[in-house]
Amino acid sequence: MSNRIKNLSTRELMAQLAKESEGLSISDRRDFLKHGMLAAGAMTATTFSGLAGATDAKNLPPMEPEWGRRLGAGVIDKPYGEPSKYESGVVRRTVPWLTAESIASISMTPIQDLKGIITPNGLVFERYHAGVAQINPQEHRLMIHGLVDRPIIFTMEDLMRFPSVSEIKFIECPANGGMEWKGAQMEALQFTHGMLSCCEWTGVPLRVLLEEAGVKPEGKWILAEGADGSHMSRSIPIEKALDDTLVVYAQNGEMLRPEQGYPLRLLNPGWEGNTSIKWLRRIEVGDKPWYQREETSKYTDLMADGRARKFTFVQETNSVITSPCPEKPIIKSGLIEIEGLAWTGRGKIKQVDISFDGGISWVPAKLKGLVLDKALTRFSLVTKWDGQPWLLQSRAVDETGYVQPTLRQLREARGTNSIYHKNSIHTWKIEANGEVKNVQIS
Ligand SMILES: Nc1nc2c(c(=O)[nH]1)N[C@H]1C(S)=C(S)[C@@H](COP(=O)(O)O)O[C@H]1N2
Ligand SMILES: [Mo]
Repeated sequence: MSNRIKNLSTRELMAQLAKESEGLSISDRRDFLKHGMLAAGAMTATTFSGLAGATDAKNLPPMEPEWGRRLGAGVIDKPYGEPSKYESGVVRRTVPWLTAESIASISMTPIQDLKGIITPNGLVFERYHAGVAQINPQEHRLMIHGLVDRPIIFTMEDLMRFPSVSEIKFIECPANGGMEWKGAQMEALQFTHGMLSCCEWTGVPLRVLLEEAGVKPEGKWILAEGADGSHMSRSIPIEKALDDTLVVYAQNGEMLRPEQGYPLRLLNPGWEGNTSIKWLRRIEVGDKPWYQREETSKYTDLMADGRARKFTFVQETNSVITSPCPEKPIIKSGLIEIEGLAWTGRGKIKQVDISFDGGISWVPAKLKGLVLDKALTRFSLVTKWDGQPWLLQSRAVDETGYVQPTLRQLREARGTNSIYHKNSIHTWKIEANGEVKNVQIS
């Protein structure tokens, strides 16, 4: 076989490998691909593979590695598993100067290290206004009252008896990227875009619970309140509450983490993470918004003329290239896969384009894997890099036709006073040595 494929280009080679592997059983195919890829790797520098810098020759083929010569740990050595010790650098991080204290602070998800679209529970960014409440689920209650026919107090058992739904949705803090309204300053993707997660959430539609209580015709808004020390509370229009808002108790298959609001949180898909009240204890139905602290002095967007936008609920269409990025420089010339994430609070991502020249020209990327409503969507483009300096950008378009704005367009519309809702096209500068710098093009 290696003779036959010797003189083909990489693209022809990949096509031929795909064609020849059709109709083979899975184990045949694995052997086939292994041999095919090895042959290809040996021939040309335009493939992805290559021997990485090894550390200890005694563990390398054709030697039997050290771990293959002894027994490992037994089955319940760790009843609740954890990542390999070699992945200990994949952690949430915070920027110390952002906040005065860790109890009213924020940690960011290492999106540069993640695959697919799901954020593992231990890496979901955290935002608290008064630390993590530790709540015994048996002592937790959800009260629904106000403009309703039948005020109700639910136990966790009551809530978990309702038929459940599981949905994959992103949560983004509206302050994501907020440190960069006036200029680029964060030399890491984790800090420019890491207030972002995407999980499979399980719970009950809020609509179902509101129907149990019977919303009176005058009921136009709800107030959701947390049980933590901040009693964080937000006003939400009844249309959203009756549409896709969920009351959730599980994330990615297990009960919520304390950091995410155990045992109960609200989830407003596609809306400011701030409205997804954690440690949810109370929902009041009213006829107007409450104007709480987190919807007046905070989580409003100060414009250039001194006025503030309020109730800017939707997380607008956004995207960023996650590989390469400052934490993941290009390490080798030749073929590379450019990958990134796109998301929109307005529905599904329709298209993502990539620019190598700072937005002068664009080529379409491929959306890969699941493309879901109000979920992270992964995109990819395979290309070649031979040391050219790129100004690499991604631009997302959602199913409503909304196009992610340039930084200039966003600043023209909103000024630079705000902290929130910075969804402009992001630029990475790729240097000749493959390093990636965070820059802004005005
Ligand atoms: N009760 C309560 N709910 C809360 C908060 C809080 O401090 N207290 N923080 C909010 C903010 S600002 C955001 S961005 C999201 C973050 O959710 P996460 O910590 O699960 O990532 O929770 C929201 N819900
Ligand atoms: Mo937030």
